[in-house]
Formats: sequence, C-alpha cells, structure tokens
Amino acid sequence: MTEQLAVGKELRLVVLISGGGSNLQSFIDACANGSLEGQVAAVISNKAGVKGLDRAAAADIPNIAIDHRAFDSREDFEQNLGELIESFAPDLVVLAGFMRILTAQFVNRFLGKLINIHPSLLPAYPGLHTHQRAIDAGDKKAGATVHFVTPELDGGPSVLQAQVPVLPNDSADSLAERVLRFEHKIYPAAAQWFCEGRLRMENGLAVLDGKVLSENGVIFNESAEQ
Ligand code: NHR
Ligand code: GAR
Repeated sequence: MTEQLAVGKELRLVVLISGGGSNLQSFIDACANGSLEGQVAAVISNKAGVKGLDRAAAADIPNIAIDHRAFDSREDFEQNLGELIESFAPDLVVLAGFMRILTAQFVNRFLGKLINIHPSLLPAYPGLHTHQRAIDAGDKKAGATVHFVTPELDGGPSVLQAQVPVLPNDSADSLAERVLRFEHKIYPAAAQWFCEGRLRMENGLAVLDGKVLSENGVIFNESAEQ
C-alpha cells in the first residue's frame, strides 16, 4: 500500500539556539514521532560548542555556529544570520533559548514566520531573569508563553501559554525546571498549529482557526485536545 496520497508538503523549520537546546530536542522528537508535521532543516547557534549543536548533529541535522562577537555590529551579525537562515528556505523560524535581541530590521524580514518561547506568563515579565522576578513578586503562578516575534522585545502576540504553580520553597532553578517541562509540550504543539495552517499572525494579532487569540494566547490544558 502506498502512503503517498496522505503526505502533504512538510514545512521546513530553522531553529535558533544559544545553549542547551532542550526545546530544540522537543522539536526533533516531535518531528520523529509525527506529532509535529515538519522537519528541522537546520539549527543555528550564536555560540559555538553548545549542547544544542550536538543534539542537532546526533539527529543528522545541519548545525552551524555563527558567533555574534565576530561581527562589528548587531546589524552586521544579523545580515549574515539572515542570509544563513534564508539559505535553508524556512517556512518557520523558531527561537529556542536564543539569547540575542533582534533588531526591527531582522524581525521584519521574517515577520509572521518567527516565533519564540519566553519563560513567563506574558504579558508579565518580558526580558531576562523571569523566574526570580516572579518569585520576588510573590506570584502564585509562573509559566511560559509561545509568541510571534515582533520588534518589541517579548511583546509580540501570544499563541499558547502553560501555567504552573510557584511552590513555597522554589528557587529560580527549581521553578525553571518545572516550567521547562511544559515548554517542551507547548512549543512543538504551537508549531504544529502553524504547520497545519491553523495559526498565523495578522495585523499584529495571533489568529488560530480564524479567531483572534486573547492577550495570553490559548491556556494549555493537558487534558483538552489542543
Ligand atoms: N527580538 C525581538 N525583536 N523581539 C523579541 O520578542 C525577541 C527578540 C530576541 C530574542 C528571546 C527573548 C526571551 O524570550 C527573544 C525575543 C535575549 C534577551 C537579552 O536581553 C532578552 C530577551 C530574549 C532574548 N539578550 C542580551 C542582548 O544584549 C544578551 C544576554 C546574554 O547574552 O546572556 O541581546 O526572553
Ligand atoms: C528556556 O527556558 C527558554 O524559555 C528560555 O531559555 C531556556 C532555553 O532552554 N529562553 C529565554 O530565556 C530567552 N531569553 P533550552 O536551551 O534547553 O531550550
């Protein structure tokens, strides 16, 4: 029996990392098990020698380090990064623990096909050190949010958000670990919506199945069908 009829065009993903790449691994695994109908076409890191590049190599995915410190300016770095990304003809560019702020010029080049996961309940706590900030504020809940990237840092429209409890004795590390486990569920799930053609950015808003999403995006619920 041939399966050719059922196979649509697989979207090409380029994943940008700066470190461990556990979110990258969740994409590699989701593509392998079929829950994400796309392929990781390349992995690019702005830091050499990071574990995420080894994860890509182990999965036979082209992996490249492009060190931002080798360039005279952010713009110069981004020009080269942009060309490298485009050489892989991506349908979707995935920031997965990518730690460089991107200029408006770069973001606009990939607008609508650039997504990020941020470890907070956006719109709360854009920027860095999110878990410590949530603990210091006495928040009862923390989490992570998948969002479209716009020029405003962590300000693009939210797509999918996982909420987890902050426990009394949490450190930033223990909270980060709890949140990260959910990142690995929601990030490939949101990417699958994009690959299925259900998700897009329109006029600066996230639209899923033709409906504009709320400020937090869809709240992830493990038992509900996403
Ligand atoms: N760029 C734009 N324009 N918009 C977004 O929403 C972006 C972005 C670039 C990265 C990821 C982000 C996060 O999810 C992201 C979203 C890095 C920094 C940062 O301050 C802040 C937020 C994010 C990533 N980076 C420092 C810098 O000078 C470097 C820090 C370091 O190297 O450790 O670029 O949180
Ligand atoms: C993740 O928690 C991600 O949300 C966060 O970094 C971690 C990367 O882990 N991203 C940012 O803080 C972006 N500024 P990973 O490398 O194991 O996927």
